[in-house]
Amino acid sequence: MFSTDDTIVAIATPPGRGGIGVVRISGPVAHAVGTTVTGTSRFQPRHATLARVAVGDVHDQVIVTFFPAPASYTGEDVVEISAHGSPIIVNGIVEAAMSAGARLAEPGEFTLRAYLHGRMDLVQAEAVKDLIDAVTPLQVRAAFDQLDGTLTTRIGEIDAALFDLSTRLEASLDFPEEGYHFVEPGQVAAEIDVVRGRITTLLSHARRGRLIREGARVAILGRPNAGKSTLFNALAGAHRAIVTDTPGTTRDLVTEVVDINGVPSTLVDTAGLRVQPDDAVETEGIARARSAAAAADLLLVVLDGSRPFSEEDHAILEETAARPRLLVISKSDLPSAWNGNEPSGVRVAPPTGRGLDDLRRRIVDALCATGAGTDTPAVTNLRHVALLERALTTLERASAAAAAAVPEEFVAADLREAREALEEVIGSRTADDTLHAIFERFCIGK
Ligand SMILES: Nc1nc2c(ncn2[C@@H]2O[C@H](COP(=O)(O)OP(=O)(O)OP(=O)(O)O)[C@@H](O)[C@H]2O)c(=O)[nH]1
Ligand SMILES: [Mg+2]
Repeated sequence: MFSTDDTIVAIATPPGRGGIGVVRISGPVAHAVGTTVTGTSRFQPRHATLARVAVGDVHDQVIVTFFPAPASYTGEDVVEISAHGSPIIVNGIVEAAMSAGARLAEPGEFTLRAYLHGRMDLVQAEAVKDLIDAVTPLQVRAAFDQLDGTLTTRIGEIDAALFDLSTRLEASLDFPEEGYHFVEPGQVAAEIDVVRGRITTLLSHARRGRLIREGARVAILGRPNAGKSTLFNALAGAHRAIVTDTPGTTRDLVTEVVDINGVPSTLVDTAGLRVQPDDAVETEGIARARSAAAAADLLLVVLDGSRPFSEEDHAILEETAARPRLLVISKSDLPSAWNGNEPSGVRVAPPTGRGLDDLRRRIVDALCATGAGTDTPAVTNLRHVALLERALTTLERASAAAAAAVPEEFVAADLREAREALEEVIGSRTADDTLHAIFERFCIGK
C-alpha cells in the first residue's frame, strides 16, 4: 500500500523566512533530480557541494549534500539543498525538483520511509514528531528516551519472555504422547504473572508520560483575598491577574500555560469562594471556579496564614477533600494568625519568592504520583498505552486459564495475542491504516 518506488520532495525547514531554507529529496532518482535542478554532473557522497539553482531569472547559490542509500535518514538516496531562506526560492526549488521527476511528499513521508526501510521502529518514528513538538525540556527528554530505543528495548524484552514461554508451551503441545512437558503446568501462570508485572510497571508510568506530553490543569482555589492571584502571577512569572486588597477581585477565570519543572501546566486562577456572594457577577465567578476545579488534575487550595482559619476555609477543605490537592499557606512573610490546630501545607510568600521552588516540586510530585528520577521510560503515547493495556488484559486471561488448568492451546493462543499487541507498539507488525493515522499528523517535510 505504501509505495517507496517514487522520489519525493519537500521543504524541511519551517514555513516562512529564515537564514537558510532546506529542500529535501528522497528516493531512487533523488541524485538525478538534484543534478538536474542544480545543473551539476555529480555529487560526492556526504560532501558539501556549492551549486546554483535557477529560480525565475535569478540564480541562487546553494549547498547540496548527497547521502547515498542506505546510510541516510530515510534509508534511500537523499539530496538536501540548502538555499537562502526565502519562500520564493525554496518553493522554486521544490517546483524544479517536481519538473525533474519528484513528487511532493505527504506529511511525515520521510519518516514513514525511514520506518519502512528499517531505519527506525515505530516508537522511534513517533518520537521524532514528539521531539519536534516538544515545548519543555522534560518533553524533549521523554522523546529522546523513545528515540534512542529505551522503550523499544523494554517492550522487546517483554515480548522475548513471552516468546520463550510460548515456544515451550507449544513444544509440550506438539509432543503430548511422550508426556514430556517443556514447562511445568503449575509454572505457566507464575511465568505469565512475572510478565504482567513488567507491563504494569510500564503502564504505571503512563500517567507521568501523558502529563509530560499533554500537560496538566492546575486550578487555584481559596476564599476571597487569600492570595490566589498573587500566587498565580508568581507561578506564571507575569502580572496576568489583577491583585488588590479588596476581597472578590477576581471574577472570571484567568488561565496561563506555565512550565512547572518541565510539566506544561495550564494554571487557572479563580474567584474566591464565598458563602454569600455580593452580586450576580460574583455568583457566576464562583460557579466558574467550581467548574474549573472539577476539570483540574490538581487543586492548589490557598489558605491565608495571616488571618485566623475561618468557616470559609473549613468549607473549602471539605469541598475538595476527595480531590487531588495541595494545601498552600499563603502570606508566610506576615505574622501567623493561626493557633497550631490548622492543617499543614506548603508555606509560601509569593511576593518574596519564598516557598515557590518547594511548591513547584510538590506540584510535579503530586501530578506524577511517582517521584521523579526513575529509570523507567515514560510511556507518553496513547496508542502505546492502549496496546499495552490490551496485552495486559489478554495475559490476565491467560494466567487465569493456566491456573485453572484450561488446555494449553488456549493459553498459547492468548500469549500469541498478547505478543501481537506488543509488536504493534514497536511496529514489527502493524496495519496500514495505523501507519496512516500516525504519519498524517506529522508536518510535511519530516
Ligand atoms: N504580605 C503579603 N501579602 C500578600 C501575599 N499574597 C497576597 N498578598 C496580598 O493580599 C491581597 C489579596 O491578594 P490577591 O492575590 O488579590 O488575593 P485573591 O485570593 O486573588 O483574592 P480574590 O481574587 O479577591 O479572591 C493583596 O493585597 C495582596 O498584595 C503574601 O504572600 N504576602
Ligand atoms: Mg484574585
